[in-house]
Amino acid sequence: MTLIMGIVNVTPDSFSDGGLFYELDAAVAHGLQLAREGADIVDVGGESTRPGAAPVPPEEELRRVLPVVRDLTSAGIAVSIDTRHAFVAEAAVTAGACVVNDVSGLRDPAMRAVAARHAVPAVAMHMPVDDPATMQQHTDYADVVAEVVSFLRDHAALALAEGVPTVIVDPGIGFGKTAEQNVQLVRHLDELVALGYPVLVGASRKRFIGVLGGAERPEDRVPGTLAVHLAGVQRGARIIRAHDIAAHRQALAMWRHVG
Ligand code: HH2
Repeated sequence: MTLIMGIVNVTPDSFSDGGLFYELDAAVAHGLQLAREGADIVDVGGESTRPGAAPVPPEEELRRVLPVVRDLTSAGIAVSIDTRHAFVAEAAVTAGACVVNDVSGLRDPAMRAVAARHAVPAVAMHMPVDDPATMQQHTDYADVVAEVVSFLRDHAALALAEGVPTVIVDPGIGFGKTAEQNVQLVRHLDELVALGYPVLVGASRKRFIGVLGGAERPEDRVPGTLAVHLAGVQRGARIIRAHDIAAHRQALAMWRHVG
């Protein structure tokens, strides 16, 4: 079965939904709506990691996400915390989040320690440097698929050895990658699946879909997103991270019939 992770960005500047869910009430209402539409887990983040985004101090990130995590978990929703900061992950998990989602690949020993101490699963996502501001200057891979697989193999093994109960790996679509490199990662997702960890894919509304699919505005990239995500599912992805949950539910239901 494929799980769907819905996205709530409590930020003023996310590339697709920046500013829409920045206020507590709007963020919580959106999380509840995603769950109603069929999200299995809701991913709450307080820092945009779009290419070139300015970093957010962890205290400000925590101020944004913590009340949202509290309200959604009290409503019985499974919440993951999307953060690069162990301090934010610690507080969110203490408030009820049940998964840590780290776009910096569990590089920080303190992040691995949080997931291990609280015995929660952790997502290790690949990015070439832990810096969204400059990551698009680091796309000079000799072999992008081999490098991403090797990075995730090493970081997942380290996390498991340090007591993280479950590691989910993610190729990091759009994080320090060209459009063609994103395509290669999806085409060769089976090489990541072969590591034996659950694989998460997050291509939702991302720029390469605009470039290759001819859709300028992020909200016009839903059909292209579905195509990429179904290709990922076909090659073994277990979790899909998405903005548009009803569309994904329908696409996955039909995929089960005909795929
Ligand atoms: N992508 C984004 C953020 N977090 N986490 C995982 N595991 N995988 C991803 O591909 C991923 C992620 C970026 O998308 P979004 O949250 O929509 O935008 P922004 O970073 O501008 O808030």
